[in-house]
Amino acid sequence: AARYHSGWERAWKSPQPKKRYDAIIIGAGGHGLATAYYLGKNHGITNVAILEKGWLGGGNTGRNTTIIRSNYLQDPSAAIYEKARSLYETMSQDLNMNVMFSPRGVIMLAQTEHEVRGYERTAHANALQGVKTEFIGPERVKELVPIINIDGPRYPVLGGLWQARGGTARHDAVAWGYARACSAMGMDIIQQCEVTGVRRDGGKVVGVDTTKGAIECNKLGVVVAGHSGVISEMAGFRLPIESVALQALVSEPIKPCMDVVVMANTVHGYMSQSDKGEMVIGGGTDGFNNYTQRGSFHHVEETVRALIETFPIISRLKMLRQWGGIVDVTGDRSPIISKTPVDGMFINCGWGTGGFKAIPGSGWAMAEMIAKGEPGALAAEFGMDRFVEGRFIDESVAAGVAH
Ligand code: FAD
Ligand code: PYC
Repeated sequence: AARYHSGWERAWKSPQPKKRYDAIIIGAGGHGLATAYYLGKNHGITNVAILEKGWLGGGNTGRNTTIIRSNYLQDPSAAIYEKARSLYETMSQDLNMNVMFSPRGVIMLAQTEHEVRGYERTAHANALQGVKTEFIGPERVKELVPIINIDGPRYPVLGGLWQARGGTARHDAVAWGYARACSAMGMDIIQQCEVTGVRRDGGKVVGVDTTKGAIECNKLGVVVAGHSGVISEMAGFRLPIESVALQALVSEPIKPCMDVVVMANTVHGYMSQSDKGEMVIGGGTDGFNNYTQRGSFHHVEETVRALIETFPIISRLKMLRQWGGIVDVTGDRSPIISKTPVDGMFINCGWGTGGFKAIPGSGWAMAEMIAKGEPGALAAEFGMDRFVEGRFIDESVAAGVAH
């Protein structure tokens, strides 16, 4: 009989670490892998190791609800999120991997007068930034989402911020696509390899200690999401970051009933339907800092209760699975893409609850900074010195997830 399930070529190699690399990236999540990919593709730097303490894509990359949009308010955010969204448009072709990018459209519901004003303002800002969004009325929302209850008992739907080219993608495939491309360029992805120390000579980084031994490098990129504070402590500096759990859940699969993504930020829940038919659901973060990849139980109840107001038909759905990830949250809800007090060490973190959508843009910007030693235009405003200077990039509304 034909052996269809054997003899497959490995998609990426699984090497032992070399003694030394030009650049080491810590964290084989989407952002770390994208950083390595663009180091090779855009800057010709391929003597690179990506060190991962677990398995690649096993952190927030494989735990998020895959919403992609670029409807942020501030100019630096619009630039990097729209760069990322546009790279998602061609990612399947660029990586020769079907990442199932599905620009089905994203609506952020306005359910208070305050939200109406806020989202109208965002739509105007987006028009100036070249990001295509529009504020739509409740009838158009109902047309796009027939299962929605626009007369909600507490908060009727007053309209929504609609981004027609927002959507979703398959998160694992994004990580796998970048991993395969990095490996093909000769980079080493080393899984089950936890970084336990940052080696410095004077003020300069010279390598890392890991569970597979010491590895030397000229440049170090730290891209570890919820564990950023742990690595920065190893290097002797503090980050303005808090790590909290964010969770999600999926229902049993049902027939197609909703072909756009809906975020209801006032009642606090969001939902999309996966290609398998499951309703993919999430809400807010835990109210306390922690490192458990699980999340508190009451969030499940609160999130589902909120969504039932907006989508009464889900009241009899059975929920199948629940999980959580540790997200890295900054005070202004914008990321940090920055040089650090250690020469040659760069950090990319603070994407919080919203970094899946940013993966390609973030990797592009981080790679440029590592290659050139200075942030380029996309990263320039996201330095960590902004917290000392009070130069915040406030995106608390656009984050769309309470925290
Ligand atoms: P990760 O995938 O977490 O990668 C970091 C990696 O670093 C991990 O694999 C980790 O194991 C590794 N690491 C940590 N410490 C070490 C060490 N010492 N040594 C070696 N390796 C180490 N964003 C959106 O845009 N849209 C959404 O719909 C969305 N929904 C979300 C829903 C949930 C439930 C969660 C948890 C997050 C969601 N996000 C969403 C946010 C998004 O997932 C994150 O912002 C983004 O994935 C973080 O970047 P990353 O992918 O590189 O992180
Ligand atoms: O950033 O769009 C987002 C998001 C939705 C759910 C979690 N994050």
